[in-house]
Amino acid sequence: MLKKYIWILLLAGITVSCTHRSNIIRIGVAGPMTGDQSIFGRDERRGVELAVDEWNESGGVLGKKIELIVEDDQHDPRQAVAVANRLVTDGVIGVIGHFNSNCSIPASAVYHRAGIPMISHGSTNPQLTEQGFDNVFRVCGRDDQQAKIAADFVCKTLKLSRIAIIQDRTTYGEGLADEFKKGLSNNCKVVYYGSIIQGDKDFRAVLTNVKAQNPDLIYFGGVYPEGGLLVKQARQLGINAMFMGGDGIMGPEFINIAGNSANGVYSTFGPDINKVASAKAFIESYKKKYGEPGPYSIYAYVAANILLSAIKDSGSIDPGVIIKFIHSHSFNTALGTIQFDSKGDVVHSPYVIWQVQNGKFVQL
Ligand code: ABU
Repeated sequence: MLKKYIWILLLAGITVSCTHRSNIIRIGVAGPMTGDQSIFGRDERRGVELAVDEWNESGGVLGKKIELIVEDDQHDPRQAVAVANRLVTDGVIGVIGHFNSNCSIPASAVYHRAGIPMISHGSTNPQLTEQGFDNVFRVCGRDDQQAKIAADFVCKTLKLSRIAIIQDRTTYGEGLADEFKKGLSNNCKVVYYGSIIQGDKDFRAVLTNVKAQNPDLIYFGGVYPEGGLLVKQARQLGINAMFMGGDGIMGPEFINIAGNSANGVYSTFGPDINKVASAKAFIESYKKKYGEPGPYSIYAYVAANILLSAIKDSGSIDPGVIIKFIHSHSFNTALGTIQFDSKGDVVHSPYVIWQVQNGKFVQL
């Protein structure tokens, strides 16, 4: 009798569990949720959460609730691979992220083997979409594109001639710095090229060497924790050269770290979303829930919406079908219409120049 009772309980449990699973789809979001780049991770998580909440509030997708699994790669490539394997084991049918190129690239191989789509919102190193993986997409632009815009601005608009380049020895930082160097025209001479180590706090030795070359501009390939300290310490050493970085220095945290030294700093990024009509509803909802969006919040939101729209409009939860659907359709998003080329890059990536003025990044 007891045996029969146990069997009935077991079968009931299996039935409930199966029903539960068939009523839910899982998607993952992965990025630097902790550590010194956690502001980027927080913005990413919030953007994706907002999209998922909106979909769930209007009934989910294909009649199923969306469950979001958040993973922290700590901007460490080994963690990124571990996290990717965990997401695959958890049965996600798509992933938003990762943020750092040195994480997205190794993680993409895991998702590729599993046949799962990944849409990065902020990994800009060209290599990510040059691997021939059909499952890899990004809604941001690429470093060869933003570096060319930066180099033309420095050489042709500002007409500067003595350029110092510092990079942080990461896939992103080194790649961006090298693309910038490649894009410089003949009137721009590289008088210094050097590197720092991510996580270091004292850059005075490198900056002393930079100062000896009397550059007109220092270009930095790297992210805000080091970028903010570099410009602050440069000013403390009496270096008055202009300072420029890429999308990795965007956001208020760079300004918090650099203080007044941030004023005048240039960077490259997408257009100001406050001037983009299609972004209005996103900005309102995001502000209501979390406050001011970070630079990459909307990119994460858009990436999640593309994934969920592809599931809905393809009518399938088969990741292979979803990948094909994303490749063959364009999407109306908060950033405007997005369409991917055969590599998984956006067809249009409109980088513009930004500058810190009165303690705020403004689009020039
Ligand atoms: N694109 C900004 C920093 C993230 C990365 O590509 O590594």
